[in-house]
Amino acid sequence: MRRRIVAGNWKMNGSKDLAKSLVGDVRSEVGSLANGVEVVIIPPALYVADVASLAGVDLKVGVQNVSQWSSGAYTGEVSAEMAADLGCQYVLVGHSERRQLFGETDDVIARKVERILGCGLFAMVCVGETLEERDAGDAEVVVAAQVRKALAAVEPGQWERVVVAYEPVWAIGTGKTATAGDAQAMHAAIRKVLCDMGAPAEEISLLYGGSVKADNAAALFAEPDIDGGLIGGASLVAEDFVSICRSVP
Ligand code: G2H
Repeated sequence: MRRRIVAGNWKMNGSKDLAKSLVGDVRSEVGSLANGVEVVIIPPALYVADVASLAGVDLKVGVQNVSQWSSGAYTGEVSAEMAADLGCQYVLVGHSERRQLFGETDDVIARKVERILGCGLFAMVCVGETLEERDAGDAEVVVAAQVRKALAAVEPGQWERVVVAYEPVWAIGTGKTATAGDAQAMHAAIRKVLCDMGAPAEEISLLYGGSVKADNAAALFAEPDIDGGLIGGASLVAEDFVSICRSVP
């Protein structure tokens, strides 16, 4: 049975006050969920310590990015070692906003994945095609290449700490969501790529991200290869995020 995961990516939003109220509200609700969903909170790095201190055993904590280096003269960066030191379990890597706005290449993402896994953390690796790529019929080829490149250096014993999040770029923060059928088709294609790479594909959790809301989560999560979601905007409202967590079958 694959782990079912709902992760809230706060992006560059939030405050100490929000961390306190939101994490408290989410924790009190998801602690009693019977569906076994693993709930991950991924705040900006500056709030990780606050969130970690409030998360208890009911919630896992992640960071949105780490450096490809472990320490040194890299002003403004944080390392996977630091994330582990603060009590994080997860690191988001390769989000399309990092790729598009900060020039992250597949090579850099692969090196980050190596560092994250080397530090004993879980890597939540984001992949996804642009609208132009989808319209050109290239979506599966693009996403397959991203998966292969990002995970090229994963060692046999590390796959259990790999999670892949499929986030079509055109669906991020736009209110447009892939249909459950289209998302399922891509998840199945990703699982096949993982299988071809020699990974234990049936055991790897694949999440869907891109305008997941309380009213569309259940249909997405009902698909056989969609093992949960990576949630942006809706993770900033406790009621919506909890409702999405409840939508996991
Ligand atoms: C995609 C997602 C979370 P949103 O970026 O990573 O954000 O749910 O706001 O589209």
